[in-house]
Amino acid sequence: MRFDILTLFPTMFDGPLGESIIKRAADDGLLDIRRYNIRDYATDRHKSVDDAPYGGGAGMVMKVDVLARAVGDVVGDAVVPVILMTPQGRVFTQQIAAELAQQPRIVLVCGHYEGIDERAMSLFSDQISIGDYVLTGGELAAMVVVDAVARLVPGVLAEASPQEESHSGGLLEYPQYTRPPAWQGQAIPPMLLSGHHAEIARWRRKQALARTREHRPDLLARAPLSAADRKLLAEIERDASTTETET
Ligand code: 6GU
Repeated sequence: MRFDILTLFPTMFDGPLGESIIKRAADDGLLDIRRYNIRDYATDRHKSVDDAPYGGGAGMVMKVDVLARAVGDVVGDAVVPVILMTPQGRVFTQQIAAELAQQPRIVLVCGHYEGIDERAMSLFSDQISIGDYVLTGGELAAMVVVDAVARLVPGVLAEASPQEESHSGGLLEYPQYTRPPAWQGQAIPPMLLSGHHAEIARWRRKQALARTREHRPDLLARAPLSAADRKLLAEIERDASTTETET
C-alpha cells in the first residue's frame, strides 16, 4: 500500500516510520510511504506557505495556490483518496482505518497554522480528525492514521489477527497474563491454567464484555452481540448486583 504524505515538516515522521513494525514492512516492500515538503511548491522568493487572514485576526492561513500545486503534482490524474488532516474532520475510528486499508493508495495532507484557505477544500475527498482536542498541526494525526491503517495491510503484522483485539469485534480486549505465575501476591486467573480451551474462550469473552460494559458502555451499545454474549452479559449483571448487595 502506498501513502503519500504532504507536510511542512517531513522529518517529524522519521521516528514513527523508522522503527519497528512499520519500518520492517516498508523495508519488505509491503508499504511505500512517501513524504513531500509543501514548501517545495511555494513560488515566491521567501518560499511563503502561509499568509495573514483576510478580515484580520491572529495566526496565519495556509495558501490555496501552494496547496493546489502540491496536491496536483503528487496526485496528477490518479483517482485516489486525498484526505486533509484537520480537527474539523470526521473522527477517525477502527472502521475508517479498515476502509482505508482496502485502498491501494491514500494521500494525507497535514494542515498547519490557524487553518487553511477555505477555497482549498475542493482539493480533498475527505477530512479526518483523530479526536476532540487540538494539535499544533496535522502531522501527529497523520502518523496515527498511517500506523492504524498500515497494520491492517496483509503481511504487516507477523501473527496477523487484527480482528481479535481492542475495537475490532467492537469490544475492548480481554486481559492478558504471562510469567511469572505469582507477582506481588497476584496469581494468574486459574481458568487460564486449566487447559480447557472452550472454557477459556468463554471466560475471555465474558471478560471482554465486562470490561467494555465498565469502561466503554457506548461501544457495548453498538457492538454486534450473539445470543451467547447476551447470556454472558446477564451473568455479568447478576455478578455485579451480587457484589453490590455484599458491600
Ligand atoms: Cl487532524 N489536526 C490538528 N491540528 N489537531 C487535531 C487533529 C488534526 N485531530 C485532532 N486534533
